[in-house]
Amino acid sequence: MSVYDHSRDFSGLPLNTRQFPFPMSLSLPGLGWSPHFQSQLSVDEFDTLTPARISQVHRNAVEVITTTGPHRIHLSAEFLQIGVAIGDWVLLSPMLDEITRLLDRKTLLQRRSAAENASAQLIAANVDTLLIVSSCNADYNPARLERYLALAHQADIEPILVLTKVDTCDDPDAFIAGARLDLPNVQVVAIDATTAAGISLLVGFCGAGKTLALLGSSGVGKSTITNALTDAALETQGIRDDDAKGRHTTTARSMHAIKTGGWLIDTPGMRALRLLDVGEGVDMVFQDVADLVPLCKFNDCAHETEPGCAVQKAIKDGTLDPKRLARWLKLSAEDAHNSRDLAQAHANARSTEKKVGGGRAKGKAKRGN
Ligand SMILES: Nc1nc2c(ncn2[C@@H]2O[C@H](COP(=O)(O)OP(=O)(O)O)[C@@H](O)[C@H]2O)c(=O)[nH]1
Ligand SMILES: [Mg+2]
Ligand SMILES: [Zn+2]
Repeated sequence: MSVYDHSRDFSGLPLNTRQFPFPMSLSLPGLGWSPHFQSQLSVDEFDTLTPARISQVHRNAVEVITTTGPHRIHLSAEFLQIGVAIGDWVLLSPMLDEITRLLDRKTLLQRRSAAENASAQLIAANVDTLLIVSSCNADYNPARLERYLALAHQADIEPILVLTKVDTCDDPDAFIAGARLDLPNVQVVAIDATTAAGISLLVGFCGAGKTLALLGSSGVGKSTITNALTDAALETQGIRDDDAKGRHTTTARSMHAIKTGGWLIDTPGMRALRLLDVGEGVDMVFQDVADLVPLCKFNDCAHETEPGCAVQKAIKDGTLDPKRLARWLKLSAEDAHNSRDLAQAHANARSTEKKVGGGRAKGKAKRGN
C-alpha cells in the first residue's frame, strides 16, 4: 500500500471535529507534502511507514498530524539530540508510536539562541511564506524588519511585509510609500487586521498545502490575524507575550489549519531575533548596496573614508540613503560576529568530544549538524 493509497483510504471518513479540529479532507498534499519529501522515501518506507507533520513541539514529545488525524509521539534520545521543529516532516513507525526518520527540510527558520553557547535554535521548518508583521505606528522599525527579511531570504522563504493598523494612521498612503522606500524588493500589504476586508488581502498568500508563518513584535496583530485566518482562539492584546521580563502569556508555537487551505505557524517570543549565518540573506535585503561593493577600489573597503569607495560615492550622489548604509553595516557586522561565535562554539565542542572519545563526534558529523 502506498502512502497515497493510505490517504485515499481515510480521506472520506467522517471525523470527530471536536477531537480533531482539522480540515475534513486531509490529504498528504493538503498537509504540505510534495515531491521534495516523496523522493526521500525508499520503496520499503513508502509501503510501511506513515508520513507525519509536526504541529507542536514539547520538551520530550511532539504533536503530529497524519492523514488519519493527530498523534502525540514521544521523542527518543536520538531525535532530542538531532532537534525537530514545528512544520517538520517525519516518518512514523508502523505502530504510529515512534519517529523513524526526519525528512530533509525544504526550508528552515532558525536563530541564535539566547544561551551562551551560541547554538542555533530552530523556529519552524518547511515554511513557504513568511508574513512579517509591523503596525503603521511607533512599532514600525526598518532595522528590525530588515532582520526578519534577511532571515527569510537566507532560508529561501518568500517574505511579505504586512503593515497592520492602517486605520489608525493619519496618512496611510504616505506611510506605505515610505515603507516601500525603506524596504525595496519586498511585497507590502497594508491592512486593518480587525476587518474581514483587511484579512481578505492575505487570503491570496494561503492555499492548499502552503505553510505560512508570522513574525513581528508584540501588539502588531499576529494573534488577530491568526484568529481570523484559522479556527484558533488566541488571546489578543498580549502585549507582554515576548517582553524581556519573560512574562510569557502566549503558549508554545503551534500550527493552525487555515480555513481557505494551508497552514499557519505562529511564532511567539520572536522580538529579540538574533541572526545566525545570514550573510547572503542580508545582501539580498540590501541588494542595491551589495551591488556597489565590487565597484569599490579596494577589496577590503570598509566604505567609510577609503578613496574610490563606490558606496560613499552613491551617498554623495544622493542615490543611497546614509541611514540605509548604516543599517546594512550594523546588520552585516552583527551576523559576522554571531557566525564567528558559532564556529568557535563548534570548534570547542569538537575538541571536547575528541577528548571524551571520537564516536560521538563522528555520529554528529554524519547527520550534518
Ligand atoms: N485598529 C486596529 N487594531 C488592531 C489591528 N490589528 C490588531 N489590532 C489590535 O491590536 C491589539 C494587539 O493585537 P494582537 O493580535 O494581540 O497582537 P500580537 O501581539 O501581535 O498577537 C489588539 O487589541 C487588536 O485588536 C488593526 O489592523 N487595526
Ligand atoms: Mg499574540
Ligand atoms: Zn567602499
